[in-house]
Amino acid sequence: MNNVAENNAADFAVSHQTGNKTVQKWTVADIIALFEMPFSDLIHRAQTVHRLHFDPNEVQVSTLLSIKTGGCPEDCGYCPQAARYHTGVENEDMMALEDVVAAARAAKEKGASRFCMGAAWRGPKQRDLEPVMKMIAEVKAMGLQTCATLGMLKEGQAEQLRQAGLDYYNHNLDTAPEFYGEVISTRTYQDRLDTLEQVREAGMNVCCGGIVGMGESRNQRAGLIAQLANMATPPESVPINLLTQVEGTPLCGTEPLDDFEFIRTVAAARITMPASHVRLSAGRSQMSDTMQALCFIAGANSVFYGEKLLTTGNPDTDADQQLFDKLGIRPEGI
Ligand code: SAM
Ligand code: DTB
Ligand code: SF4
Repeated sequence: MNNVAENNAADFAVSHQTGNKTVQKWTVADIIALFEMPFSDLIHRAQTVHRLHFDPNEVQVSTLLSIKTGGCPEDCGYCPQAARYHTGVENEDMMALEDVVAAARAAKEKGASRFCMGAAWRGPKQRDLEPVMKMIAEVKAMGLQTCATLGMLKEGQAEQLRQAGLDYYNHNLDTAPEFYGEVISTRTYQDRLDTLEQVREAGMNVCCGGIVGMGESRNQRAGLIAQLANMATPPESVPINLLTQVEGTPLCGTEPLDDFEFIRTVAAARITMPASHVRLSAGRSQMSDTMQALCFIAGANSVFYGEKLLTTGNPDTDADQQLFDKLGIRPEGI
């Protein structure tokens, strides 16, 4: 049977030639049209694309560690680590190298293939970068892929991180350009794009996504996906975070996002960034196994693994093992 909705959706993206490379550009309207597809058609299309690029039963597994918690000068309206909000998160010193190494070893033993170190900074000062580079080198030497999320990078810092052995740098666009100013005022969208450019120029993999459920519109969710999908090279990893509402942050009390809308966002990311890992990121603690299974079917193929994200909870590893067993999912690279 010819399915009109699906066939129309297949024609959305415009292909054009640049040199010998075909680049697919997605307009926000194209992506809105994906969101508007009948749910089954959208999921079918996302699964079809997913199976062309990945083993549908493999999920990439990353463990997060907050190496410098709290006291951040920025004003991101979702974040429990911003010093200006009273969330109960204390300003801590940077972790000692041996404690980071021990956490990475434990993550590896539990089955993680990537270890991501996060710091509550606007960006790293040069004196901060030295100890972080040692952490990266030691984690890398353990045979784990390395990732860091340290805020905005200044000229030359991405190169230093790469030389220390950093495989991925996480820096999120967070939302669509039009909604961004409602959430953050202390750094601009362009600042974020500039950091991402530095990461690319240094030859590292880009991990870049955003947060949904912050009160943005569907058009703005589509706008975020368009920004990511239209990058000259789309991010290798795309974290889709569901806002974790933390008491004391300005976004606490926001109307929760409908589950199907979240799944549609995952599917739109999968379709528009077919070769990227789409990570089901913050928010899994609040999701049922069934909801997570639908997200995997919609094309999510990466998770944060370990009982904590940075400051908030994540499913414990036993629960994730049971979920993977129920679904026949294997952790990638294990
Ligand atoms: N300070 C650095 C920065 O902002 O780039 C790195 C750490 S920051 C906590 C990394 C990302 O975590 C943010 O860009 C945001 O997308 C996500 N995040 C923070 N708080 C969150 C929350 N409450 N719910 C969902 N995602 C959140
Ligand atoms: C990302 O996109 N999500 C992670 C990671 N990158 C650094 C962080 C989620 C943080 C959730 C709130 C917290 O635990 O503090
Ligand atoms: Fe600071 Fe990052 Fe939190 Fe923004 S998201 S307040 S920059 S730790």
